[in-house]
Amino acid sequence: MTSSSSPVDASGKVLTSNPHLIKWVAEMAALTKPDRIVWCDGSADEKKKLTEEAVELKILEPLNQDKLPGCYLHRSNPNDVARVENLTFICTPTKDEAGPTNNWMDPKEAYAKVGKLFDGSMKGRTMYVVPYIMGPAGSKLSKVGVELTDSIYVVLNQRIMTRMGRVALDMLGDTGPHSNDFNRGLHSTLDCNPERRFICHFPQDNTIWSVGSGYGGNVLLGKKCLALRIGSYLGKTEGWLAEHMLILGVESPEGEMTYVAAAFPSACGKTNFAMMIPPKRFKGWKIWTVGDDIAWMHVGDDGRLYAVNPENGYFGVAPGTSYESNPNAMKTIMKDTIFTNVARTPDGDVWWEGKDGPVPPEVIDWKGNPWTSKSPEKAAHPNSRFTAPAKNNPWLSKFADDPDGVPISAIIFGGRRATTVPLVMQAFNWLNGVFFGATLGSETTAAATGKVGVVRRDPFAMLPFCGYNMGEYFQHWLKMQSKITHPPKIFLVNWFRKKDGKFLWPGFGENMRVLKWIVDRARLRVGGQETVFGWVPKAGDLDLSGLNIPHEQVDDATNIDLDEWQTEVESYGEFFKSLGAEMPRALELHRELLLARIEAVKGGHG
Ligand code: GTP
Ligand code: SPV
Ligand code: MN
Repeated sequence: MTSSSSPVDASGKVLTSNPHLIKWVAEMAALTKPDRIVWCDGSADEKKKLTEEAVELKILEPLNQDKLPGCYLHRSNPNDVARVENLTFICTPTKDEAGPTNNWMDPKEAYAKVGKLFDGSMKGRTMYVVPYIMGPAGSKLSKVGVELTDSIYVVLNQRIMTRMGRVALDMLGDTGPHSNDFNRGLHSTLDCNPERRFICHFPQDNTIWSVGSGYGGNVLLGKKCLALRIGSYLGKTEGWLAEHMLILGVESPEGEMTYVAAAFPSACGKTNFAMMIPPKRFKGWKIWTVGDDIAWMHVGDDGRLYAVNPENGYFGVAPGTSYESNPNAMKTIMKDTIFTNVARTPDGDVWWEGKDGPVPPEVIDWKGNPWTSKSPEKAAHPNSRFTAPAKNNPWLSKFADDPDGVPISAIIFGGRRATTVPLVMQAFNWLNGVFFGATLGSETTAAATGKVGVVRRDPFAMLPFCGYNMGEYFQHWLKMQSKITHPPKIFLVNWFRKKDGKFLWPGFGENMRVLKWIVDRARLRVGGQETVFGWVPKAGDLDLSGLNIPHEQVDDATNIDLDEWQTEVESYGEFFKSLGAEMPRALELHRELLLARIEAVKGGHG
């Protein structure tokens, strides 16, 4: 079982002699007491073996291999279908460091409390050692993590989502100044009981302990835990930005490339925007995906902001994904994909609400029960997902693996807002842009447990993912301005405005029309109309040709109602106050100035 000698792969070749890693694995094994330890090398053989084992253990169900080669279905415990924000903790030495938006636990207390749960948690199980890289292999911007897990599902998902196995051990190396520089992740599904579920982050120790869940962002520790919560903390300390943002490249018919990063909260359209196909009107325009969920952004030597996607795959929302809404995603998930909590058709295909074609009369639902089209329940869980390799994406950017990342010309913030927020608006300057991010609001979705459809403030789409004090995070953004001598322009969008319960804007591919204006603004090629809140497109500048919707509908989608905005901006006050002493004064002053300007425009004395 545990030994201090170097682990070897199936052929007897030494995988690593890194003493820090070997020692830590032995310590964690002494705590969790697995029957076996398996070091993952990331090989095709290993994948085959683990997949077969998962099928035997009914963790995975093979789908129709003619239609969906290499694809499998996983049904999670129905009590374990989304991130659990109430059970997610930032364990910093003081509560202030975690700030008022995070759950906090004292590190000593957390190690003791969660340590008790880990004690013997892997008895009778295998501990998989999963070394992985977040970011391109060999890039200065990348980080190595090692996840110890008792879940084959986690191993197989990590294999898709990250650069996993030998490549990570090689990057970490055995000796040298950085050989102890890896994130230590420990995960056990335990008995999958919400009473014994904790997702704990120790930023100062570069450590994550996750117990009692087997789902998504709770357990794929490279993603939200490392790349965002620990990542944002590292970003503050080291002078860069770890963000909940997609990254895409817009190519004009002349071949001009413009890169854009966009932060939308969970289940608010990042994957769709990152894979968008422009409508007919935009013949010759191409959208290339760099990433669909997370961006790590550093200032380059030329003073521009460069973004890498730390991930290597997509953990995307299934419901609503169709050849009509997102053909690229449909092509991406045709092979080598793990589906979680979708429905299964009688011929071994997958199905979810909003997929193309007629609703099948009978399927097996996400819980494994027979379902008919007359059933009032949903067949697929609203947060059902696909895990697919990035390389399956026909429009994957050739720079997705670039160790230096891509230069960002525009940053977009957007939320799910039925009212108030117009289709698109550009910030006057960096402070104004940070204000857009800081005040971002969105209706809650099924991506996290809890009530769905209530507007909450979700600053920078990072509310559940910021690993330190939110006020300090705003300060960090403000401070970054002095380093970025050629800053991207900042925008706010809203695809989700409604009238009479219906979306006003068609969205999806048609969002290209908004993106085109954003690119032209970023390149200083088009004018703008000044409003109190930012620049909006001048009449006629938003290309609407070939768009088959009434003009009044576009007017409603782009409208700015001063009364609504007054209520909106007033409501930020309470939120800003709740962030406490670290809240930058510049943002509160900007808020007050906005209120005064609204008053003035309305004819008051502001
Ligand atoms: P996470 O993976 O949770 O971070 O989500 P995401 O931001 O990548 O969201 P995704 O692109 O998966 O979209 C979530 C839901 O929003 C899906 O059901 C989409 O069909 C829907 N959606 C995406 N873009 C649009 C849009 O432009 N308009 C409308 N009305 N719905 C959209
Ligand atoms: C999100 O909720 O923003 C996701 C899914 O991308 S998860 O990996 O579960 O966090
Ligand atoms: Mn996300």
